[in-house]
Amino acid sequence: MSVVNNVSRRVLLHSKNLVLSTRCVSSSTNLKEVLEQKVPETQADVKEFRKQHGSKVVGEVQVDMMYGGMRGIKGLVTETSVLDPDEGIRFRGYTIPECQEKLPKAPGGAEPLPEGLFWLLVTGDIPTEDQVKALSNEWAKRAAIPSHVVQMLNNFPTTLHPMSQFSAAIVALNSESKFAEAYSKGVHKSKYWEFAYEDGMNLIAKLPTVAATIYRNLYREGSSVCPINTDLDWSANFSAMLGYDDKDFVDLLRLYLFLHSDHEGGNVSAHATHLIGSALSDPYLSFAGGMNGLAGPLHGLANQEVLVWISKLRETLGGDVSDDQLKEFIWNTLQSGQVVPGFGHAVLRKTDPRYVAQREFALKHMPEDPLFKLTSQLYKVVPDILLKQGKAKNPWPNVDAHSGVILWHYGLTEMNYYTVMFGVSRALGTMASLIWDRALGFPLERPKSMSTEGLKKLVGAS
Ligand code: AMX
Repeated sequence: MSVVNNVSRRVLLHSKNLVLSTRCVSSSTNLKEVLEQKVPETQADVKEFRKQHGSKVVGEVQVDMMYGGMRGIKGLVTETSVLDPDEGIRFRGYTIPECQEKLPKAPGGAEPLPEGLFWLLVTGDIPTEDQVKALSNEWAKRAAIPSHVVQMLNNFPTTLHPMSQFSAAIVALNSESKFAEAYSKGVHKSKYWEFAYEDGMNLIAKLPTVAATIYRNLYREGSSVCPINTDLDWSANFSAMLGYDDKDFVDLLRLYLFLHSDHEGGNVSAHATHLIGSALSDPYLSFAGGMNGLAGPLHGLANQEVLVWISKLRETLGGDVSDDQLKEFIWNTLQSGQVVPGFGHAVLRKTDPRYVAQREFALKHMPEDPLFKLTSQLYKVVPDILLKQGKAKNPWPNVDAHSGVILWHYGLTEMNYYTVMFGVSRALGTMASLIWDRALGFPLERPKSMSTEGLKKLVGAS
């Protein structure tokens, strides 16, 4: 009975918010104006580059690459970030520590605001504090979600995984798509990027509301999310809607949403979003596809899997674990044909700097936390075992080895939810890229595939 009441109360609240939000959306950020200058400059630059160098060869494709997940094939252009195997990610040329130093922070906060990172990803420039503040405000004003999405979320069974709920809600948000609307009215293709921008901004703004609604439905007995506060930044509003008010947690969320945003173009979630967008599916449909990829255990779901695995480890071995016990548990995992979640990477060949940044946060805020200590012990023990096993090309921890443990420390122990938080962040990179995909007029993506028979003939094997 009370759940029903909560549900209808929430629907009302959201319907009201939607009306409110459409009334007060004004361009308080000048991001679009900045882009209006950058787009023609970059278009001209790319046009000239292609005219001069369009036929140059940039790599070769070996048979093993085709069977091996296309590793190392240079086949995509992504402007927002580049991943070096040994150094890690650079966002528009800036490393994670450089971003942490240069990007604006919230008053009293120590971590960069994800809004600033989005500005950087879209424009290539470090924003001013005022530009970041205006973006926070703009996203707060665009944050309400339509009542049909709230109703749909409220009707899902609690057994439906949070990532499935998240993805379905994003698909349903395409009722709001400015891109789809403009396309159906026959807008000129030179204007596509402007509508991709509007959808990207709205999607990013709305995701915390969607994510928090899922969280409260599943883990807080369907209680309502609090209203958006236009004076707060994106992460602070997300934290408040989730129901967490610890200021260190809010700062953790800023760090988390900054770190998980972008990892160049070939990873499953970014690539899927880009691929679907190339069919001119609107940004909501494109991003939902990316989220379905993020929900895979070898990609974003690894953050859930790490905690599932650590929980099993603690159930089996108890609290205080020796290195030898740990080694045996890890070998058992490998011998039963499973991966050690949170370790390895398709591109990286060193410890992920996103892991390092989270480790530094943990050393500062929770050095005595037992799960953090276990994570540190795993960092010491797992790589040697993976090297001994001799299969993984990279034995070092990735971003997912650390994230859940910190969330757990602050009481967010619902591990099935962790990938949703990753997803909220991943919108920053994928939407920044999608704006440029449309601005640069990237066509329908359609690589050539071959049959084994055809390939054998091609290389003279039959
Ligand atoms: N544990 C056990 N085996 C591993 C391993 C790990 N952590 N990482 C790689 N391997 C194995 C692979 O399964 C593969 O085995 P196979 O030859 O029997 O198929 C072999 O080592 C070679 O793999 P690789 O070339 O080093 O890695 P990849 O590029 O094929 O895959 C990744 C990369 C991330 C899928 C893999 O390292 C893995 O499964 N890691 C665990 C899951 C994980 O943490 N995923 C999150 C990655 C980051 C992210 O996207 N969020």
